[in-house]
Order: sequence, then structure tokens, then C-alpha cells
Amino acid sequence: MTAPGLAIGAPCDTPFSNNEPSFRKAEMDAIDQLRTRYLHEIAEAPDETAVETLRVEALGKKGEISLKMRELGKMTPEERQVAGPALNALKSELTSALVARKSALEDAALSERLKDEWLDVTRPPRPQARGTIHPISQVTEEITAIFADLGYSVAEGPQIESDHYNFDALNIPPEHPARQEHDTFYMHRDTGDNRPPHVLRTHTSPVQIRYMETHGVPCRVIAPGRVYRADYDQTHTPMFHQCEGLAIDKDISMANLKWTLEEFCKTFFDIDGIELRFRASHFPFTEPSAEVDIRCSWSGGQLKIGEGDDWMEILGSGMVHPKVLEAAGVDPSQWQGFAFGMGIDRLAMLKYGIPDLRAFFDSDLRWLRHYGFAALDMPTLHGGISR
Ligand code: 2U9
Repeated sequence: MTAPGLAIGAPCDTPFSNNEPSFRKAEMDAIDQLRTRYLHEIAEAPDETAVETLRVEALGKKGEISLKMRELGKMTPEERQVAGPALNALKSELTSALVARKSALEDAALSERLKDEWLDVTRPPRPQARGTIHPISQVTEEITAIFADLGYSVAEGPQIESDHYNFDALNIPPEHPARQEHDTFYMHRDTGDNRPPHVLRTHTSPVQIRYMETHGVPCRVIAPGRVYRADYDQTHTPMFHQCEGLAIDKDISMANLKWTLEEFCKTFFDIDGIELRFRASHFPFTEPSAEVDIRCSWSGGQLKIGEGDDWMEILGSGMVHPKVLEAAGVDPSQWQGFAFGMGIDRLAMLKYGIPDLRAFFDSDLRWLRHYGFAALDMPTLHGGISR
């Protein structure tokens, strides 16, 4: 491109065709001096900040070379023809030198870091936490830990039960509504198959009948586990989880029951002054029977346990019916005791603010990540969560 103001036909083949040798020499000397000084300073720059400072000093808006370039406008076309290309060449030479120095410094810094920081690529990766503990498992463990501390054993039993263990032994007579098909899942029987009916257990009480038969009395035992009832709506699922408890000895009374359940609730909900209300009720397997409510408040749709003027039912209980003891081979004239039952799913919802029961069984990974517990969080007595 022709330099602005350059006369057409002027001798302009090279920058050195200027007619004024003295200007040319002085200008070229000055540019050479700049080149020598900056190239030296760039080569000696100790770090990236120093490189940047030099870039600004030389090529920044008010940098030495930029100012010189601005002076080109004031020069005669002949002078400009000498100084312009020389300054452009200097600018690009310094730019390259700055980039090269910066990258050399970066390489040196990286090499220095790599002396200390290094990676053994042959090592196996750190284990990734996969999956979470389901709130039902967590709460089952919490309940178990509390009763274990009170001296209770934990028992399990079959989920498919004979109607003897599920009903008869628990003083639930054949005409009782719980035995009707619409509440209970009966196992299929081919015609001519005369074995006694079997059901999916409707409560974990049979586990405790079996426990008394095997271990005898006195005993203190809890039976957590799955139970089944033909019911499905917002608050019922056909499979759910219960934890029942049984304490049999010579002199066990309702007072012991009350203390035990208060102690349990205090620890489970981690509230010291928790208040329970025992309301007379009826179950075939306990006499007398009581439903247990916990003091709570409902304000602004928010449930608070342990305060307020409302009561919410959380479990059922009573003194074991003499006929039930008898059915388990225990002499009711010698032994007596209490029993209780609670819904684990419901307790999990209350404690951890889980609104919908059915979500427990949807296997929705996002739900499980949100409400699940870290695998290494061991349940503490009061279910201390450290998620
Ligand atoms: C034996 C004798 C008696 C267990 C008991 C309840 C009262 C009770 C419900 C709580 C919520 C079931 O899950 S729920 O719907 N349970 O109200 N359960 S007394 O009584 C027994 C257990 C075993 C040998």
C-alpha cells in the first residue's frame, strides 16, 4: 500500500531511498536502540507481570513505540517512508519477543510445579459414592438402635404366613373383617389343595408369636419388616413397613409401656419434653389397648412435633391379650406384658418431612438422591443425620 501523502513517482522502492541521509541515520539509530533495549529487557523479564509491564511500556496506548508511530503523521513523506516500516517491523518483533518470553515463563513455572505435583496414573480411581440409603432403611436402623439400647432383641420372620400365625394366634377370629379377602392378600390354592390358607402377613405380630415359641419368656423383642394389605391411596400402599415390639415378664404394666414409648419418642424425634397422649382403643391382640398421640402444631401447613395444641396418632399399643400368650405357649396366669406397633413409613415421613407416601416406592433416582442418606452415616441413638 502507498504511504499517505507519498508523491507518485517519488523514489520509494526501499525505506532507504530517502534523500536525507542524516535523518535516516538518526531515526534508524533511535529505533535500533529501542529494539536493543526492549529485546534485552524482555529476555531478562523475571515473571509474567514484568512481561506485561514491558508490553504496556513499549506497545501500550501511551507506550514508547506507539507514541513514535503517532509522530509519523508529522513527518515528511520521505521521513515517514523511512521511519514507518522500521517502526512496524520493530512492533512486530517486540510483540513476538513478548509472546515468546511469556510462554517460556509459563513453561518454566509449570516445570517447577510438576517437580512437586505429580500424578500416578497407574493408581485406581477413588471409589465414587453410588446410591443412597433409603429413608425407610435409615428409620428402621434408627428405631432398632433405640430399642437395642433399651435391651430389646431384633427378630425377623416369613412374609408369607399361615393364617394361624397371622390371625388365629393373635386372637383375630375367622369372622373378623381383617381376614376378609379385600384387606388381606391370600396365596392362591388350586382346587383340591387342602393345605391351610397362607397370606402375605398383614402385620409383624406373627414374628413375635414365633419368637415366644422358640425363645420362651421373659422376653423383650422388636420385629421390623414388610407387611401387606390390599389398600392403595395417598396414605396407603399395598406393601408397607411396621415395627412392632413385645415385652413379657412377671410384673410388666401399662406404666412400663408408657415410659418405654415416651423414651422411644423422645430419642427418635430428639425432643426432650415430648408429650404423649394415651387414648383408649381396641385391638383383638391387646387388652386394654391404647392409641398413642404426640403433641404437635399445624400452622401455615407446617407440622411441628413437640409443641402446640394438636395431637397426632403415631402408634398403637396395649397389654398383650391372655389368649395371645396362651397361643404362643406362655401361661397368662404367670406372665404378662405389653406390645406396640408403629408404621415405619409414616414415622419416616414425619421425621424427615417427606410429603407423599407413594414416592417411597417409585424408585425415582432424583427423589432417592434428595431424601436418601449417605451410606456411611451410621444411625445414632437419636437418628442424628449428617448428610
Ligand atoms: C403380639 C401381641 C400383640 C402389636 C400391636 C398395634 C397395637 C397397632 C398399628 C400401628 C400402625 C399397625 O402399622 S400400623 O397400621 N399397630 O396399633 N400393634 S398393639 O401387638 C402385638 C404384637 C405381637 C404377640
